[in-house]
Amino acid sequence: MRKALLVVSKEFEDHLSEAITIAKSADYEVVDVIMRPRPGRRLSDAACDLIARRAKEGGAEVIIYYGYLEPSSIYRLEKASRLRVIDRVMTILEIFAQHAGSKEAKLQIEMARLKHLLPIVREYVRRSKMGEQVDFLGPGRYAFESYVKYMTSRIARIRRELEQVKERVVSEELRRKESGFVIAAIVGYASAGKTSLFNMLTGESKPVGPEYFTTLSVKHKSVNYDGLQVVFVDTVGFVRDVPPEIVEAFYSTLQEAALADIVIFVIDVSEEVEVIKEKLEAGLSTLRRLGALDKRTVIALNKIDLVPAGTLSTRRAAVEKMLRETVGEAPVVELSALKGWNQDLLLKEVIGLARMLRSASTSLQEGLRVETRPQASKG
Ligand SMILES: Nc1nc2c(ncn2[C@@H]2O[C@H](COP(=O)(O)OP(=O)(O)O)[C@@H](O)[C@H]2O)c(=O)[nH]1
Ligand SMILES: [Mg+2]
Repeated sequence: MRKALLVVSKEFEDHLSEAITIAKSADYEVVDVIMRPRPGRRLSDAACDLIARRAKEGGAEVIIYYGYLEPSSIYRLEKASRLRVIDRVMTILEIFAQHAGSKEAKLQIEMARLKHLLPIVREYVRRSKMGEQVDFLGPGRYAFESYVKYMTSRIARIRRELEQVKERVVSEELRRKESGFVIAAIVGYASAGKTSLFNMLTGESKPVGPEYFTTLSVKHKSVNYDGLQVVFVDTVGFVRDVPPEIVEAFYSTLQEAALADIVIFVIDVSEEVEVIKEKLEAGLSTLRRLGALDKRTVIALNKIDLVPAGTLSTRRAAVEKMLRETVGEAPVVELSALKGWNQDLLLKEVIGLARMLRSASTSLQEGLRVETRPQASKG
């Protein structure tokens, strides 16, 4: 984990815990936090110096600016600190990149990154033309100039590639379905416990090879239950207020959930009821937009080890009420991924659904085979 100084902009002052969660999910250890006293996208020279000093004192390797900054402020802060500055968008994109399962998602993320970085790199070029030394982070003027050229042509190329890739996703999906796997995607908010649950469920399992997925990702693992192959997928967390310029990248990263047969929706029930409801609401609307709301869904109420005695039933009732109004009845399992509690109850639900789906799809495939036989014999 790289050490980061977290600077939270005034606009996000109420989101400190979310900022820390996002930084952690992107694999940063937050060594110090600065709350910005004033709103706006600009940093004064004095502010840059202060942030740079705190970064140095804390031994930070990176500065995360949780908010928006003008390119010239990023430039000046990088110059003052001699450290890479990544803003909220870049941090979230790093999380997406860890989870991008498909070629499309990878391309969307790369394009969002390039578009976001372009004005910053242009700022380096502009400053160097004004005679400034711009090599404090390594590359000098000419490297930045050729980087701008590379970035613009790469963006154009990705646009073309994306058009073709969409078709491939569909055919790959069909092939995978024929392989007989049942896919269970683990979804939920950042820090709900998705990865913990994934690890718990797949402790003894094997990663799924590239012949079935476009990725070699460790986020897919297959478990065999009496001949029934279930592939668990650890997906990228839901994020509140996804910046518009990365919405496409977000949805294509989450596409795994849309392609899954079963959705395991993890909820951190140790949070306040209001927070639980707010996050559930946001999660459900994300699934709706993905077209994944009609999937077989199991709700995992996680972190029950942290829930004060006697309050679990109220929390559960609040969740169930919201579910009835949206996805309808869905099985709810109370568990602790950390302690391994109720793993068997969750598995029972997942395997039950998987068996049902397998037998349904086997009879469907047999039906199809009969229908296509005359065509196949034409050669
Ligand atoms: N007490 C407790 N902590 C948990 C539980 N499940 C996950 N955590 C913790 O919650 C944090 C986030 O978990 P993680 O699996 O990384 O969440 P993800 O962001 O959804 O993948 C970690 O510090 C976990 O150790 C649980 O059942 N009980
Ligand atoms: Mg995770």
